[in-house]
Amino acid sequence: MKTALITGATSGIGMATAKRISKDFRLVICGRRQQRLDELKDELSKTTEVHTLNFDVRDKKAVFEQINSLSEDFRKIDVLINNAGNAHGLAPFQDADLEDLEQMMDGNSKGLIYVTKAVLPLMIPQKSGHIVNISSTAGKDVYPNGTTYCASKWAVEALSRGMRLDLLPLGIKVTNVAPGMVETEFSLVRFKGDEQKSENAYLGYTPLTAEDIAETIYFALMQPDHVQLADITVLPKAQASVTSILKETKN
Ligand code: NDP
Ligand code: 8X3
Repeated sequence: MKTALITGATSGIGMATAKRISKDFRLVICGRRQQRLDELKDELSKTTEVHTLNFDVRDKKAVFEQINSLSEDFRKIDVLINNAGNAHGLAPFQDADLEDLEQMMDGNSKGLIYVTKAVLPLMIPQKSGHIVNISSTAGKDVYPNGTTYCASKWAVEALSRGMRLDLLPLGIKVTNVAPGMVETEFSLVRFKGDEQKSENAYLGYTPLTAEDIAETIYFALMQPDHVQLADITVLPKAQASVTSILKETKN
């Protein structure tokens, strides 16, 4: 059975993906919240072999130590799903908290680089593999108050395109998935635990679910070896672009 490593598996898209692909892959699930990793491992161990890794993707040393600590059973990584990430704050660039901006660049962009550099030596010997990078519609456009989150996802877009070029001779496929609005803990993190603001982000329309994106990722992974889905944008029916969402108005 092939092995998939998923970052950000403690919540939202990463957790839904771990569940969706568990019948087909041995799993390495990663995140910072150990209790959630343990609970997910308990659940999915009924279906497949599961190993947990606890690290902050911003911590270069921890990323390499944890991934290099994988036992022989889990060291042959066939699929890497670079999903860990969040937005922190929603404010004009000039007013935004510098630590929030650093969290986004360090986590969403540099963290993806660290994890991929740590995993590639475990993938390259097979002369095959598949990397799925979770970008965003924020990586295709920009919107007011989201400048640095957008920049962190534009970096993911460039990394996906560049990796696809560089990894071509190594038989490793790269799929970039750019979701629109997905109802997860994303907005709760962005708004620092403010439940009202978080709920407002998804009011008046039907957003995507984490399971919708997990299904897309599963579809990309299940293609025949010669098929590489390069770039997939998934929007709710009510969304036309990153800034254009049709919301029902209250009478
Ligand atoms: P959630 O907040 O539900 O999940 C985020 C996951 O990322 C958690 O498992 C969290 O785990 C992990 N994570 C965040 N920061 C770090 C870090 N520094 N180190 C390690 N793990 C980290 O949000 P989503 O599921 O929505 O987000 C998943 C991805 O999808 C993100 O990259 C996000 O940018 C992207 N996305 C989301 C959209 C949305 O509307 N929800 C739309 C487009 C893209 P833990 O806290 O345990 O470490
Ligand atoms: C998350 C979607 O529109 O909040 O990537 O940036 S958005």
